[in-house]
Amino acid sequence: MSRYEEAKKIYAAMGVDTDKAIEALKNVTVSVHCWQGDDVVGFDSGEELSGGIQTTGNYPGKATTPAQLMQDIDKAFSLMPGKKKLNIHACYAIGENIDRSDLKVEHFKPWVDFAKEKGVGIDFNPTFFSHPMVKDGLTLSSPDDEVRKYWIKHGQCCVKLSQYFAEETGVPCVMNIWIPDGFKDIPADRLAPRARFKDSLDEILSVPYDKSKVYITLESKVFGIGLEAYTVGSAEFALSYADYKGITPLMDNGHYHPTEMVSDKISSLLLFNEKIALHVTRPMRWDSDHVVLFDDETKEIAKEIVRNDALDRVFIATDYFDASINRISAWVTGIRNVHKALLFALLQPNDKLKALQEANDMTALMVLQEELKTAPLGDVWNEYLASEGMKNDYLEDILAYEKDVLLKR
Ligand code: RNT
Ligand code: ZN
Repeated sequence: MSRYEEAKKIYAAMGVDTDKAIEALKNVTVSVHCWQGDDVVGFDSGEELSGGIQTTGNYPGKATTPAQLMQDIDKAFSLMPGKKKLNIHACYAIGENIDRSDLKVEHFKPWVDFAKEKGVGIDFNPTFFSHPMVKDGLTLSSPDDEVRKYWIKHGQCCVKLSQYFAEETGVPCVMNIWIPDGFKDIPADRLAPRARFKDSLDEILSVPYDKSKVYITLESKVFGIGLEAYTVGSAEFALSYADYKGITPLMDNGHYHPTEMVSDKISSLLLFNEKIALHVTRPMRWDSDHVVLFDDETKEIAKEIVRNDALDRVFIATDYFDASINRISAWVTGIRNVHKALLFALLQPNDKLKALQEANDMTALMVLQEELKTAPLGDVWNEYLASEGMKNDYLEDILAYEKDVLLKR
């Protein structure tokens, strides 16, 4: 009997159908962030990364041109199982003298061609950072009309571009808004910047768009580097705004106090929103954007999505950037871990576990949950990879690519 058949029997004894789990996983789309490939630099401004986020490390071989980034994404995609979308930022516009307040479809045509060639949809993000029009660290909440207007126009262009991506690829586009605006130290007025942010968002969303093609999401954050005291786009702001405008809230699991867990927040948001969105990342003490691992919180997030039957209601995207290790490996490891966590979640006897809770049999619940941790997930994972034409070991392949391509740049 093969290891998979053996594993299948073990799971079946616990009431879990491994074939079904694999089939379900094959239908999950993960939106892959392009910015792991070039340390969130982009092509349009030549500015250093700003906005309270930071990449550290200088591992060789970073992509510095659109062609190189696409080549690396192509390589990374070839090692990632499952359905994918390509998640790009406005700063990845391609062309000369790009003005973020006047972005045009031609600046993104190469990305559309690339996505079509790969058979994937595109998700999009206006880029409200790393740019000279960010004044005093502020964008859509700036007291300076000129600054605010510039970024409103940027957001409006991005809404139109998002619809263009959806129409070109035939896949709805998720457009995520995140602004870095905030203060290092105690502000005197917390309300006015939030009121301006609200008005700016209202103006951006006044652009007509087809809600079946474009899903606008709003990402909150509790603090950033140099923005320790206050962020304009706090969790309460983002949730309230999403509710008020009927857009989709986005939770990044690096954007909360370290003892707050996104896994615990998912069910509440699912009760009050048709769709929700996630940036899956790995915080470490602060919003550190480390590569996603197969760790407890990633598993718990996956469990919340699966056992609440919400795989088709949650937009799952990754968001991390590590410049200290091979960037392709960082990409592939993180995305594979999202899938692995989802598989782990799909292999839980959820009805049984829920029934134990309802019966207040917390003793049996703990014992079974612990037993499940060491069930033969690895054998089912290998079967899933094989069904996607992949194997568990990807390092060798990546090191060959590093030698042949990355180190020659
Ligand atoms: C920043 C947010 C945001 C960015 C990307 C690049 O803290 O998480 O999502 O990481 O847009
Ligand atoms: Zn994020």
